[in-house]
Amino acid sequence: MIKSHRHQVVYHLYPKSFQDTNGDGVGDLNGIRKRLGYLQRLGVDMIWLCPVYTSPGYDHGYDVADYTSIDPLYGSMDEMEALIDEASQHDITIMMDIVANHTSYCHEWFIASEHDPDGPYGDTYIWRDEPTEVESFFGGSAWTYSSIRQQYYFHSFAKEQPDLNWKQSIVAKEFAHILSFWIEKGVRGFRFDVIDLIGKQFHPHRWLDFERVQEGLREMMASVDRSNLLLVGEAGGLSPSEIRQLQEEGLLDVVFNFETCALDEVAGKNKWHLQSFDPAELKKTIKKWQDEMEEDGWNSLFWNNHDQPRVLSRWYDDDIRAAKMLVLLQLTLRGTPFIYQGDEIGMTNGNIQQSDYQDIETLRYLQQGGAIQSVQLKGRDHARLPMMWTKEGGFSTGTAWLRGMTHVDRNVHDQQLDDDSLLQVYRRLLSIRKAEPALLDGEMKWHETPSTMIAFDRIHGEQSLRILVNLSNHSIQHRIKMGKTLIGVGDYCEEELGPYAAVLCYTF
Ligand code: TEU
Ligand code: CA
Repeated sequence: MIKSHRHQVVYHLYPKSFQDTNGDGVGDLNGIRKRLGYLQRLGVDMIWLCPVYTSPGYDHGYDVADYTSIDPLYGSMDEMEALIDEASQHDITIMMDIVANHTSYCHEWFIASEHDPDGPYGDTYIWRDEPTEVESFFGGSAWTYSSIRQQYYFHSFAKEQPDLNWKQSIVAKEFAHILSFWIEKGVRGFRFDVIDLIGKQFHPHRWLDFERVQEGLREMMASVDRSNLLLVGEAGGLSPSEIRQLQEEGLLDVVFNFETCALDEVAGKNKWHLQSFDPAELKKTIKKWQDEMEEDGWNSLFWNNHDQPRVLSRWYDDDIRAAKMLVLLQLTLRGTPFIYQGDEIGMTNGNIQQSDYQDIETLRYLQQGGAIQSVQLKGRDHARLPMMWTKEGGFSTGTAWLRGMTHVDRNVHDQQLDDDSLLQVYRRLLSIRKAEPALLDGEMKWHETPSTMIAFDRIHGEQSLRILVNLSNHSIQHRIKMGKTLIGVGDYCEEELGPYAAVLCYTF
């Protein structure tokens, strides 16, 4: 059964870069409150907030020191409550980011584990007398020696982010409390960070233990009323059938995998090894996941996130026509769409000076002699540049925490005044999507097309909509009949789609 709240459209918001209100150059909760009207007019239903909990900030909040408090950098708990409340007055709910695989090394559980191996938190992290050979995702060994406990602890990411030991049921119990805390505050969704990593084995390398992932989710959510929640898991390592199993059991509604994001990476190498993007491969990947999830599964639909620099720059040379095509495709496929802040105005990667990069992953890579060309395309800071509210920026009256220029004409103010802007295409598509059950629940029927063109129907009872998309910058001739157009972008006519043209029409 597909829960209807999977039909919601989620706006993925990176608080640090959205809107600053006190001039310290860092976005804050009051900034989000100020922009709720904008988000409501855009037509989104839910905001996914990247972590705003108390944190020393080595990984911009993905190193949490206290899951039930707000970092003063972003505001206070009173302001968080006000945000939840005011959002609901704008018909918007809030999704919190739950980092359950690891904590900050400053979290009290880790301090207890380090100082008191025999105490109740002694085994809540992963300790060994000898390290194995496994590498962390941010480079270097995944084991760090603690001179206090005189053992090594495991960290999938930075050494400041020790991994929790999900074999200890106290860990799931702690997270059950954390979920309840936020549900009571009115939160209506959770996004679980790298949730596939909570199940792992070391013999001698790390590998994914699916049963443990499933068990961990079950234990954490046993006492939680899930019926009104949208549950999203970041889980790049799970297979389609594992994802469907979790969905069937109601443990997760939507899962992120990163196959489309990796289309410009050399297979089997790390993310910095790039290859040129081929739109025909994009088509194959989209079709593969739509087919895999066709029967009893459900997809996540996204192009960018705070870890994935803008595909518009990586794949499409910043071309705004491609941005219009991409959103028409995203909002007509079957699944839950996630719009990453700035997508709606066509924000691109920026011009960041080498000395201005801030992200821990990028800094590590550069220290190890990494290629600056790869960083310009794939460095995570590019996805985290401040939101462009006006030509001048409009993000902060002070100096932004992260510096880098993006296209100045891609800003909210100008696009609100321009009927043909990308922002207006987003608004129109979002309102069409709400009004057309076929786009939400409709089955998919694919048409045979040239390799860089996608065409499918969404069929719901008597109603049927047709979508034609040109993923390339060449004109494409085709034979698929078009009905009355609901919305189209780029140049198209009966038998031809111009560069990056895309059409949503009724079928007759
Ligand atoms: O990301 C997990 C993850 O897969 C990333 O480390 C990814 O490999 C990398 O960003 C690609 O560049 C999540 C969060 O989204 C990310 O911001 C955190 O750094 C990470 O977990 C650790 O919490
Ligand atoms: Ca601020």
